[in-house]
Amino acid sequence: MSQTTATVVAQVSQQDMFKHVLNDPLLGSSIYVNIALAGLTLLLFVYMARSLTDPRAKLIVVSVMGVSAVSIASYTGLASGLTIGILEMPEGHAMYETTTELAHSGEEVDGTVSLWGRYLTWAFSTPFILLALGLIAGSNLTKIFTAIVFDIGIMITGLAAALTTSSYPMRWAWYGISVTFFLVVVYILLFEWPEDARQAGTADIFNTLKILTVVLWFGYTIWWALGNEGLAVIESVGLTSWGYSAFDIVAKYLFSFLVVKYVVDNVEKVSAGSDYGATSSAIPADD
Ligand code: RET
Repeated sequence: MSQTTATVVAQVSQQDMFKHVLNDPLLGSSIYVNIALAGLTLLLFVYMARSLTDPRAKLIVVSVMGVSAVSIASYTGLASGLTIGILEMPEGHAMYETTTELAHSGEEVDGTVSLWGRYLTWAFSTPFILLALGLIAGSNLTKIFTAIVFDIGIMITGLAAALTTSSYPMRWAWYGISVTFFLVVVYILLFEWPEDARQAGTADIFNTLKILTVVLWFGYTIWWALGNEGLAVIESVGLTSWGYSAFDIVAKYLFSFLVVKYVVDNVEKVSAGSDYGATSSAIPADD
């Protein structure tokens, strides 16, 4: 075997990624700030909803609390180095043959940083957002299920787009599939649920939440295309990550705050009676 190459292709360990995040102020803050916010919002929502007794109102609140709970796990995954790694982009990608300097050691490694754990955990957090929206709109199980199924599809195919290193066009093919799924969710948000919400008497809050959601979710979609994993118009990993973190602050925490506040103040509008969700409405069997 001849030693023809001078570049050291170092294997990047989980510990390297953990230390890299910790030592890169921009990237690190985009992650650690969100762990703190997710924890604080969780406590705030427990406090705000402390006297709720109505089961359907509580279901909506628990649903948005699920978003913050998943968020803590999601960002902890990134901070710990578990769900973040260095990927070598295929030929044609703007980050092809790029190198990354590890913040703690100064060592150069081939590839760019991918925070792929985000896309994975969005598959668990965003269904809670849609469940809360669907329940507020008073929609039916079929539409809620459809929105959630396609939503999970967005995130898993988005994950595939981020992780594909075999071919540049294949990354965009995954992206295209993901956007197609996204349009199904947008359709439900813009054309199905507003009508349901009007009938349920929740059109005012629903429309606010709908606009917030549609605008921000398009923001995520466009940001991926512009960030270091897409066209790399924004090459900085820290900036790309902060973009998502900023969207998260509004799309998760502000969104959830508005939901909890509305539910606490308008229990009668979201209530379906104190037996909601109970199995006791079934006809009891004779002993
Ligand atoms: C990706 C890239 C592939 C194409 C599309 C995307 C959309 C992502 C969205 C994310 C929303 C995330 C939220 C997180 C809160 O926990 C995966 C970026 C369409 C819509 C709201």
